Amino acid sequence: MERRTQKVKPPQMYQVVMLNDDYTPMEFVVVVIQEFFGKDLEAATQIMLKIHLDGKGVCGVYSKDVAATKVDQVLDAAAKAGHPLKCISEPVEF
Ligand code: TYC
Repeated sequence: MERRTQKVKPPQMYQVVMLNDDYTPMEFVVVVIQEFFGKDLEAATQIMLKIHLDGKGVCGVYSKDVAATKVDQVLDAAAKAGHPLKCISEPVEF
């Protein structure tokens, strides 16, 4: 029987990247990161400050579908609160 090396690639993962803006309150961003990305207050605050200083930051890494759902949840919460907060999902490079 033919022997072949089994090549099973792990699924492509997606990072949810939140973008800085000049209008969304810091407190709102911290609450969103806690609520949708399961971070505690300390971790959420660190991520928010990184976004504020660097322009963007990774909130979590998920399968493609879950990442897309997180983006929808954040954009929906931001729109409902009247804030311009934006986030995107992108393939993780490794
Ligand atoms: N830059 C915003 C401010 O000074 C805070 C902020 C942080 C906004 C992170 C968006 O993804 C963001 N109020």
